Amino acid sequence: MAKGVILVTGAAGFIGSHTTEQLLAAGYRVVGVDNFRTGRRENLRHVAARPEFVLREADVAEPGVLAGIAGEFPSEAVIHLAALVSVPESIADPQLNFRLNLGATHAVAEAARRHRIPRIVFASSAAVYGDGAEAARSEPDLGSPPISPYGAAKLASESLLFGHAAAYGLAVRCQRFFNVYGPRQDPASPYSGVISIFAREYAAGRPPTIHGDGGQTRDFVSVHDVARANLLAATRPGLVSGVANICTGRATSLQRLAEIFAGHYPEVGAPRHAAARPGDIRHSLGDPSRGRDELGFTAQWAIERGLRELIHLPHDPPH
Ligand code: UD2
Repeated sequence: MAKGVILVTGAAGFIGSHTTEQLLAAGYRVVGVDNFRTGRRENLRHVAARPEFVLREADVAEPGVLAGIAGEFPSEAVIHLAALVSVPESIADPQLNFRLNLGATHAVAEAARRHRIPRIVFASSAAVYGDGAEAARSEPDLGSPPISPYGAAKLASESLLFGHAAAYGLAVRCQRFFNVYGPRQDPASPYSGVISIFAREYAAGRPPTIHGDGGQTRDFVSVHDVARANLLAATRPGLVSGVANICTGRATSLQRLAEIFAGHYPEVGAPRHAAARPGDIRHSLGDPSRGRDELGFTAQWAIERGLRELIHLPHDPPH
């Protein structure tokens, strides 16, 4: 007997498809919504035929669209992952960022209010933190304001959701994802996640390019851990509203990434170096303690294991 229904916006995306798989594996029914702007049908090929999975092709930023779907499928939670995912794109087109990142969140909040969905899980981001901190970021300490329209819309979305939580008695879990990587991440743009780009380059026998000296660090979190954090946030009994970093608490430098890849590809030459990217953040590290205390989430994929998986995948079609 299947458990209740969970709505997943952005179900055909990188994080959405992994989240959908974990929800189905845990016995939930999933109604996935995606407009395939950046999501891809191939991402859902493992689940498309399952009777517990329903896919709706729709734009959640369009007012009333998600509410219509929520009316059809009484749901116990909505996991809102649909978004404009690129920081440079948010800078190039702030109006689109406003519509897809803040407008869509409002539509999700309204769907939950109108159809009494008790819980919303929201894909927030480490981009809500401003620049400049060396120490691990903890949730109450935002530091300087966000430095992109993308980060600003994510932070504004958190506020908007907490307003609905307080006024209408919903539980809202804002998940601040750090640098997510893993299978199905699209390396197409130069601003795609660095691990997806390095994986593509090494697999093609080409040395990667490191921008700057390679001493910059990130908190890289596997998409498998992120999907599990979403499952926990949507289904753990008794959760109250809150915000938590979804991260490992471990810093990995670009130099170290290249070393791990090089261990798997000894025939590929040393990385090239190019100028540091303007506006690049030197260090980004999350404090994972709130996720552990509130959600019971601890990342299980160390970077070495995550890269090994990526490198040895037979799987996803080339893109
Ligand atoms: C991440 C997010 C971004 C935003 C930001 C907020 C991704 C893909 N990007 O940017 O959306 O949330 O965090 O802080 O998650 N690099 C290279 N060579 C390459 C590509 C990248 O050296 O071929 C460097 C890049 O200059 C940076 C590091 O790798 O120092 C990580 O780059 P990224 O784009 O994966 O992620 P980040 O943290 O800059």
